[in-house]
Amino acid sequence: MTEEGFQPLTGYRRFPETEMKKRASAFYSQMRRRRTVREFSDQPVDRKVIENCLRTAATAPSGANQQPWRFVVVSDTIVKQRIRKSAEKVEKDFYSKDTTLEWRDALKQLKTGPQKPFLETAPYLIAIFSQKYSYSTKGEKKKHYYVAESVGIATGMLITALHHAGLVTLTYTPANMKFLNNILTRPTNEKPFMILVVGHPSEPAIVPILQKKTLEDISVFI
Ligand code: IYR
Repeated sequence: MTEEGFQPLTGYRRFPETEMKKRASAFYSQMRRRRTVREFSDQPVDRKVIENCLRTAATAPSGANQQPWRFVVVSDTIVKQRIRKSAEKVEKDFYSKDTTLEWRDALKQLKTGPQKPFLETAPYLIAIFSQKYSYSTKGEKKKHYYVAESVGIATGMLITALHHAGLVTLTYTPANMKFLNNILTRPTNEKPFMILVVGHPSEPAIVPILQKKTLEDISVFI
C-alpha cells in the first residue's frame, strides 16, 4: 500500500557503473564549453525552445515545493528599449560613483562598462523574479521558504538547458533592478532576481580569458 499523497518513483534510471562514468564525463565536456557572452546577435530564436527550457527550470527543487519564481520573457522591442534605458541609468551611477575600489578591481578583467547594447540586440531578456511570499486563493499571505536558494537552483537549470539547446546567456544583474517591477508590471511580492539575456552570440564574439578553479581548489573529500 502506498501512503496517501505518494506514488512509486518511476522516473529514476539506474545506469551501470561504466555508463554512469561515461555520462558524468560527457556532461562535463558539454558544460565546460559554456561561456557567459556579452556580445549578442539579433538572430531570432523560436519561442518553443525558450518554453521548453523554462519547463526544465520549473522542474527545479524548491523550499516546500513552493516554486517561488516567475520568469518574464521579453522579446518586445519597445520593452527591451525601456529596460536598456533604465539599466544604463543605474549602471552610469554604478560605474561613476557607487562602486567601491575593491569591486572595481574584481570587475577589471571583464572590461564591462555602463553601456548595455545587448539588452536591445538579444532576442530574449528573461527577467527572473523571486517571490518572498504569495497569496492563497482565499487571499491569505503565505510565506515562502529558502527563496534565494530555490530561485538560484532554477536559474542554474535554466542556464544549463539553454546551453544544452545551443544558445548563450548572460547573467545580468543591474546595480538596482527595481525598475523591472514598473516596466514589467509585476506585483510587490515579486523581487527582481536577475535578467538572463538569451540568444546567439554575435559573429565573431569575444570572451575574456578566465580560469575556473580546479577540483582540488573547490572540493574536500572526507
Ligand atoms: N552590474 C554591472 C557590474 C557587474 C557586476 C558583477 I559582480 C559582474 O560579474 C559583472 C558586472 C554590469 O553588469 O556592468
